[in-house]
Parts: sequence; structure tokens; C-alpha cells
Amino acid sequence: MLIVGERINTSRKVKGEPVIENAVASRDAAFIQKLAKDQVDAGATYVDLNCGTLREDEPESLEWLTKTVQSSVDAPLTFDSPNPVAVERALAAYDTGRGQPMINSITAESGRYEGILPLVQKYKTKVIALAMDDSGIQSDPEKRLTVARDLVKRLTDAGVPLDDIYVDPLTFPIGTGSDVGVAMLEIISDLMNEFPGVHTIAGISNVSHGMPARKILNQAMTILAMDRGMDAAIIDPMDRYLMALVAATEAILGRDEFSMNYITLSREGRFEGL
Ligand code: THG
Repeated sequence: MLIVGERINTSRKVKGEPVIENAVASRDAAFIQKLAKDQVDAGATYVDLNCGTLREDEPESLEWLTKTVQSSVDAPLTFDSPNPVAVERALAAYDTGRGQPMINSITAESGRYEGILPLVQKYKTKVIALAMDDSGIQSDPEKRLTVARDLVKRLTDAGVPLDDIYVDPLTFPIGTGSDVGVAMLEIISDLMNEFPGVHTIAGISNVSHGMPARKILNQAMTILAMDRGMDAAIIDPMDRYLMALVAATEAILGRDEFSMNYITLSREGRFEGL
């Protein structure tokens, strides 16, 4: 399971912690490096960088985040921005020795598709394909599936390997309708059946937006989506219980030979106290 750690996001506002936006704006390298290291130590395979709230300072800030995070962890990075200028600055500063970078994300919106595709090709990145086009975010799951399908076809026609494409069905808050969870699971199943070899990913934490006890909803959504074939997730790896459930689910779904990863994590003490 590919785990993208979501905590370096300037729109995250957590009580009791210095606000991430301020840390980025004031170039507080130590604070950001700790956020990165804690996530990687907790099991994140990629670290997401999102400083979209900084608007016109986004390109420079994303470049700074890239250099700052690379100097503290070896993990590859995910550049979470719709802005090709910001993404290219980050890619140019990225050390490819860390592994293949990932762009988060491309959509079927006209400006964005044309802006991001050349970067995917030039830097040979992995890319998250968000099921969104010029008509915006569609609440109808059939429409989102159609947009996702078209994106996979256009990207593969453009020479992007299927194995580099991570389709994101878009995670709606469960508070917006009791059927949005089921709809998302259906999109994941359909895509995994239709395009063997493609990947699916989701920003799971959105499902619990506005709800109490968010972690529990995030945990349930992650497991259910994994059952439908989702093989990557943008989550908070600092939730130890969620990370333990991911490992257990992989073992049960036959994605962890002889449960070796599960056993190793247990030996490392990762499940202590759970
Ligand atoms: N798909 C893709 N990328 C994405 C998203 C997606 N990037 C952004 C977002 N959605 C995923 N990242 C987050 C990060 C934080 C939160 C939700 C999604 C979040 N955080 C709590 C808050 O701000 O209130 C804080 C919780 C905590 O960390 O303690 O809700 O869908 N491709």
C-alpha cells in the first residue's frame, strides 16, 4: 500500500500546534522537517506538500518545502498543487535519487490538463488523476467515472504508463449525503476492473469533514476502499491505529505474503498499546 502523508498542508489548522501556514510563510525549516520525519517514521511512503493557501507565493514556497523536506527525509514527494508553475519549480528542485516524484494532480480541466501533462512527460512522474473536468466536481458518480475513464485513456494515449497513474474518485464528506461513500467505492471497483494495472488513491480524510470522531470514519473508509482494490491513500500516518488497520487489511486481502509485513511491524512494536 502506498501511503501519502497529508500533514504538510497549509490549509490544516490544528489546535495546540503551530499553524502550518505560518511555519511555511516564516520558513520555519525545523518545524516542517519534523512534520516530514514523523510521517516517514510512522510509515508514510510519500510525503505530500501542499501550500496552496499561500497563493502568489506558492511556487517559491513549494520549492522551499521541497528542498527543506528533502534535507530531512529520503522519501519521495507528492506535489499537491493545480498550478503548473509551482509544480515545475518543485520538480526542478527535486532530487530524483529519492525515487519517482508524484504530481497531485492532473484533471480534465482544459488549462490544467495541458499545463500538467508536459511535466508528467518531461520529469517521468507518477500522477494523480482527479475525476474533474470543466464542469467542476460532479456529485453524480456515473459522471465522475466517465471523467476518470477519459483521463486514463488520454494519459495512456499520451504515453504515460498505466503503472504511473493513480486515479482519485474524489472523496465527498459523508455529511453531504448518505450515499457518497457507496458511490466512491463503486467508482474504485469499476476502475480497478476496467483498467488492470492502474492504481486508485483517495484523500480519505475528506470523508469525515464536519463530523465528530473523524478518525473512526477515516479508518472505516480506508478499509472498505482497500477491499475494492484501492492501493494508495492520502492519509494521516500519525494515526497509529489506522496504520495498523492498513497492515492487517493487506494481510487479510492477500496482499502481504505470509503476513510478513504485518509480523515485522508487530515485532517493531508498532501495534503496542492498540
Ligand atoms: N485528493 C487528492 N489530494 C488531496 C485531497 C484529495 N489533497 C488535499 C486533501 N484532499 C488531502 N489532505 C488532507 C489534509 C488534511 C485534512 C484533510 C485532507 C484534514 N485535516 C484536519 C483539519 O484540517 O481539520 C486536521 C486533522 C489532523 O491532522 O489532526 O481534514 O481528496 N488527490
